[in-house]
Amino acid sequence: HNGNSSKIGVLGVPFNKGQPKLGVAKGPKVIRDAGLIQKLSEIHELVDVKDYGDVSYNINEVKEILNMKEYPHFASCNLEVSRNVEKIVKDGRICLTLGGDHSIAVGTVDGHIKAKTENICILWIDAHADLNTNKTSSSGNVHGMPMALLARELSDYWPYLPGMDWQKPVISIRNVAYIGLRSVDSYERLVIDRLGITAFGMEDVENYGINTVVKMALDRIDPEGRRSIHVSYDIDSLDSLEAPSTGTSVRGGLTLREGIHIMETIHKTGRLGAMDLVEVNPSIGSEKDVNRTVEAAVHVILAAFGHSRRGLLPKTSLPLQTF
Ligand code: B3U
Ligand code: MN
Ligand code: MN
Repeated sequence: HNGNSSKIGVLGVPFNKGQPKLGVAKGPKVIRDAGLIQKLSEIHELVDVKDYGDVSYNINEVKEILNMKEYPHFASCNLEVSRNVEKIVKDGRICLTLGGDHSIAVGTVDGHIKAKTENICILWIDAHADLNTNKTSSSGNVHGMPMALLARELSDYWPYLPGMDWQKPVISIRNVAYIGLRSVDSYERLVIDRLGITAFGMEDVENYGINTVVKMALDRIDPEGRRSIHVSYDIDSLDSLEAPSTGTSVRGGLTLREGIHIMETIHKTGRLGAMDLVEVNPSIGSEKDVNRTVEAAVHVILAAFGHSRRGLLPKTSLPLQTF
């Protein structure tokens, strides 16, 4: 392990205003209540995990933006998210952010960028492309827009956004890859094609297998193997049977095995810099559905930080006569 790969900082963002379903604000709580911090610390003896608690924010009274619902909350919360993530990464930890809806990724990616001297790249694991602007979105939900706010190539398509001056769209879309897409709006599809965005949909997972897809994605966004990797993991990338408790579930998604495999591969690079786990909503579905979804989220997270399905060797060898 390299020094950093074992130092983790966990941040909760109980934010639900990027979409209409309130329960997603309880994501950080249900994931922590499943024993996440303890389980992370048990991955191996070198893991050092610190829980930074939940982000809170004061609302800045900025003006509303057309077709961006709850824009002032979105702008105010993400500023705090960015500040917190920047601090955690500067503390020398991989920042694990628990959402909340996916609109918080504007702040997590921004904080990650500001904390690093090297370039970063983004792996966006999602059923959706989250690439709408306020002009193309048919819902006005900001959780469908974060990738369009982050990409330099799309900055001209936005109006001036008051209260977002801290956020510079400095990441090139060439350093972004999608895995898991299966619900892409027509304007999002147009942008993906026009800009040549690296996008692996479910049909690519079928054609190549998940191992090859992750390798191809990393080869495109980090060809020299030198960048800090940001994984923004929307739980709705997983199939509805694996993660039913999420706001916009789409059938025909990744199996939990494929979802875990992605993060095992990322862990092995030794370059994970930050990870978001978003869109777990414990108010959707039965108790069994919620447990299943939270369990899936925990498995994916543990894989990201080095949990091995092969098992760990014992710390001390037992005398042979024990057997
Ligand atoms: N693309 C649609 C739907 C959507 C995006 N992200 C989620 N759903 N989770 C939209 O509203 O922009
Ligand atoms: Mn998403
Ligand atoms: Mn999604």
